Amino acid sequence: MLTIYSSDHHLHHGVELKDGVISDSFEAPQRAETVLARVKASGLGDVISPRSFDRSCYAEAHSRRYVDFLAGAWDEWSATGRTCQALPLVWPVRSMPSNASLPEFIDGKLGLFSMDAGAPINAGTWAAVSSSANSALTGAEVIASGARSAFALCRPPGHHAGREYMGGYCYLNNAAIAAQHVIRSGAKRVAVLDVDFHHGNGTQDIFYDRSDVLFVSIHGEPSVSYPYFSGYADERGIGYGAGFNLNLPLPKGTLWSTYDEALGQACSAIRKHAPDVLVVSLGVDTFEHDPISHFRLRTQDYSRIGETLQRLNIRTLFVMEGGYMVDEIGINAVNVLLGFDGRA
Ligand code: OKP
Ligand code: ZN
Repeated sequence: MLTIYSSDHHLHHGVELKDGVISDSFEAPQRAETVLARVKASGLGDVISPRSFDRSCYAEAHSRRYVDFLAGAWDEWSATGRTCQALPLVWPVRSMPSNASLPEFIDGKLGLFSMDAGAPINAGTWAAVSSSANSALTGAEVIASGARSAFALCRPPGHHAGREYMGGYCYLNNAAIAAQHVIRSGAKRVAVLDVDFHHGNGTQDIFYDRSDVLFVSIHGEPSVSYPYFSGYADERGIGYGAGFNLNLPLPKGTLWSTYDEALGQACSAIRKHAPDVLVVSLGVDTFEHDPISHFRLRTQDYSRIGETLQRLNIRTLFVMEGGYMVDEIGINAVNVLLGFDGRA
């Protein structure tokens, strides 16, 4: 299986508000390096660089004004004289009268275009974020040209980013941008399966009213898990998209047997959709020792996930999402891929 990777991800290293203190983000550059090292050590296949894409490819999944905001946010922030990373600190909540209007000042724009204070912006963020999306787009092209599978080693991740917002370490929704690119290349139907511990609220948001893209997510119950305000089982899609969104929330402490059952349900829904291409949002923060999550999957379970997905017999693009036990995410992510390739 081909891996698409760009070292440009190093240009982004965010801060995080943890227990009242600004610290280094869990979403650190070392994550992608651990995965890359494991890809190479395991002999998964060649590693190539992404090609570059026009901003309009990102605007297939996001609004144009949001993409333009992201690309220019650091310049607008630093023009105010601030040298620290840009973070939003005010949000347009439900009952505010002008909760969709675009403020002129950068602090207001940060609030409009974010769901939380989990997506800081520094001087290199846009370069890293666009190269991450380019890896997913290049992976989509590899698949569209007939490959059985490919692995976009994206960093930063993308699945919390909605049509018009960032959050939870995510800026551009790499999986959604790839899925939309596959549709543009002629596919009739695509399925996105999100196995990250956290609900892929951004991907759900982007495809919620669409019947051509099925979104399925297995994640921690939103009543006790980030992002809290989306991911319930009764969110089934709207309009043409009714019935094309499937959330499978699972309780704290979920072990492989429960997870495997949900994965089976996910696969049934995907088979029924009969997509030309499957995009997998591959988070491995379902691991028993992940520092910010509470499922209990073990290293060998990841091989089983890959084997199960392979049996769907659909061309598959894997897109890297979360996983914060830095030492183990390489082994766990690559176990999924090796399992898929029948090499577990
Ligand atoms: C991104 B991805 C926990 C705060 C939650 C955001 C988590 C984002 C996860 N103390 N912070 O889905 O792996
Ligand atoms: Zn996650």
